Amino acid sequence: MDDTSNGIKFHIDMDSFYSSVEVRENPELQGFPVIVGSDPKNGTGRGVVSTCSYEARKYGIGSAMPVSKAYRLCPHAVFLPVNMELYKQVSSRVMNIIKKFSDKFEQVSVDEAYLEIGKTVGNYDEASRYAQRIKDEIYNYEKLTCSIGIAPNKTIAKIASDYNKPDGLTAIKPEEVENFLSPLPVSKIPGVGKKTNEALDNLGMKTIRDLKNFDVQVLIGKFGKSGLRIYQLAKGIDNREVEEQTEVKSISKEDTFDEDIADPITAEEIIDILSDEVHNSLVKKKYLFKTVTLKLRLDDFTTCTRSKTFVSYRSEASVIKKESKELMNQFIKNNGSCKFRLLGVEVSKLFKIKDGQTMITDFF
Ligand code: TTP
Ligand code: MG
Repeated sequence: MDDTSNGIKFHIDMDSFYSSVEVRENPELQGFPVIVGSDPKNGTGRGVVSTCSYEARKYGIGSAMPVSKAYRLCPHAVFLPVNMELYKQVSSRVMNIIKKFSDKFEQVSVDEAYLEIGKTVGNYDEASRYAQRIKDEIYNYEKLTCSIGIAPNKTIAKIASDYNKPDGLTAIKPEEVENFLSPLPVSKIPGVGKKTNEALDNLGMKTIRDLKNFDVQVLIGKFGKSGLRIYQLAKGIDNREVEEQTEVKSISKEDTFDEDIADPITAEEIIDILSDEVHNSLVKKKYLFKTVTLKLRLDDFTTCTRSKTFVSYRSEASVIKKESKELMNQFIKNNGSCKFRLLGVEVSKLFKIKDGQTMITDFF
């Protein structure tokens, strides 16, 4: 924390972002279950739900659910395709509003950001009034609601922004952290997904209180580094700063198939095409990469990623292709024959090449 910072961190997350933008554009949809995602094709569609309105959530529908299931749960919902261009434009306007209010601003996804406000707010009550002003400004300009969490660190601010959605504003003072976190389910800790949640449940941990009272050595033995990370988060410890990020973090391409791909040779051909697309974009944007990640979605909708990180920066399409294919073949070796619904290739840990520099690899 530097001298000007009061340590108070804000996390802002737009409410049901894609579907709220759609409802704003089409006010007659207000109050209806609206689902944004792939075409459900009367229940036979193969894609997933990107998000849905809070009215649709009452039917048990949520992000990443197969659209076929969403259709079964609520056939009369309004299903809309993803209009990413529109959401990006709205996101950029919303982020510009938020930036105006911030001393430190870190956008973490299309609809969420962390911020710090230095001297303007001296305590949590002032911070809450300031957050309300941000909410009002976003609503006045964009007619969209968001939820804001205010807390002594990023993780608690993020959990707090989710606490009272939609249109929420939750401030957690340092002395309230323990009581706030303790009764929450462990799944509220960012990074605790379905699998970790199940593993923790099997060890008898349901709440954050259970987790923080657990033997940290056993957690580390079971989950490695991330065991220590979730233990610290359960205790409310997170020393990460709000970091301004202007650079691209990753470049990726993915494809969902009309029919599952079971043949590894066909999968390799698709990976070649995706790798070339990623590489074209990499060259256009002038980046080198260190990490190649393969994303796989299986016929049962399990989604996995496998990564390889190099010690030096690389630039070649051939490297992206070779590594992605090796990651896939290793996955098949470990898991037996697989049917893929989706394959994706991503490069990350990027380095921006400045004008005048050439793409020399093995240089860094
Ligand atoms: P989220 O902020 O996770 O979700 P949300 O804004 O729709 O709803 P909430 O009120 O709970 O914040 O994600 C932001 C957008 O990112 C979301 O509108 C659609 C997109 N998205 C996907 O496309 N797939 C996903 O699995 C998730 C989680 C989000
Ligand atoms: Mg959101």
